[in-house]
Amino acid sequence: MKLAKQLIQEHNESFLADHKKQFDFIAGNTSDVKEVIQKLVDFQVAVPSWALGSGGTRFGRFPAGGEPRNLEEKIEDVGLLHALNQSSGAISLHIPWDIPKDAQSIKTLAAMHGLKFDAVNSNTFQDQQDQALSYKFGSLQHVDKAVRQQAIDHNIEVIRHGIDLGSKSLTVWLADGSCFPGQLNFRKTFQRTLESLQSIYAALPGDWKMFIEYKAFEPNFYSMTVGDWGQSYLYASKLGPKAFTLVDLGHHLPNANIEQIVSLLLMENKLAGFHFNDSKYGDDDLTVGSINPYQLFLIFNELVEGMDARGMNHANDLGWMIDASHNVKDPLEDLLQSVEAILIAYAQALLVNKKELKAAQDANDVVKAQEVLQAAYRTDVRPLIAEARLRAGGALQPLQIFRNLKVREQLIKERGKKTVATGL
Ligand SMILES: [Mn+2]
Repeated sequence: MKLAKQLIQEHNESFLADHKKQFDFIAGNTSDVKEVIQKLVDFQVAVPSWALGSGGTRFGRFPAGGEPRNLEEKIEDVGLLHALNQSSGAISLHIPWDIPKDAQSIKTLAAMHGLKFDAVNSNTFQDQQDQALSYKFGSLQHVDKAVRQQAIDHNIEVIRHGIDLGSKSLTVWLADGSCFPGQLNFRKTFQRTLESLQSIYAALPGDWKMFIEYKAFEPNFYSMTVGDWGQSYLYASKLGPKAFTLVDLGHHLPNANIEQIVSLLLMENKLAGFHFNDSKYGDDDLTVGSINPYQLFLIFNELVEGMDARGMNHANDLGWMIDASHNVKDPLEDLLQSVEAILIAYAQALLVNKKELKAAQDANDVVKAQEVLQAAYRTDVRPLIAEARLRAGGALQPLQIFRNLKVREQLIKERGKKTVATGL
């Protein structure tokens, strides 16, 4: 289904008077409001194809109904989100779950919804039905060269699909590692993995990037072969200028200072971008900003500061993507909340008074530094984001309009109650 622009405009009318009051208030208190709104309009967050259906735990899965049954319907769903918020202008595909039968027609469909193709993701963390060799003991790290070659070939195939669709980056996340002490020689495992990554790197087109995602634990519980940002950075440095470290917020040990990691990776020009989500314990993949919105703000504060220091374009120079998927919410409502949370944190970071913060830091005025940061964090920036959406042709209240228009009910009518999104 496609949401008509006119429907959204009609619904906006009913929210307009309230919005105007709230917007005028914050606009009056924001010095560079025009610039802030333009940055919010430009900022796009890619939606992963696997977040459009209900995620499962290993205990059970409870589909929302009306889930996309194929790649075309996944693109339609991201199109719905983008029509509402005008900030979800890209989709990230997972191969082999999303292999396009006809790349050209998929590209045309995406363009109809105003969508681009973000990073393509390879999958060597599970065995596919027709696969010759197993990844039970790893893929790019495997002791058997033939298994490594199979995983390398798969990644190169993913790059080819990405080229057909107009993607510009490959995300490699490895489940590789070990579950027990003694299972692997760490040094040799690193060397084998590096060699495999080098073969994939050699197949990257000139204008592509390779994102190397790390994760502290799971599915391996003793060692992960790309277990933290240091290891990812080591691979990325040895690979070359097209390789970068990808930060997934849920892939750290508890209480890790992610904002500091981000700051240093940016300084070294090795930050690829983000997989946004939130968590209470581990890789919970919860809605962005649902557990720890302050941490998200602190991360964006480092991002804005670090990108400005390098003269980078906030919207285009890093990869912004959601990577969340869980069991209890409507997946599209969940994604609307996630994108909103990202934009809120970004807008708050834009409002930080950099001059005052620098002066406080230089004077060791710890109290003032906290005041400056929290003054921005405690500002209700939602009217700025709503205004940006309005100007871009989106909905003032995306979630409310999603519900008012009974989008999920319509999707269930179209696709059926018991659909299961492919790949999950
Ligand atoms: Mn991820």
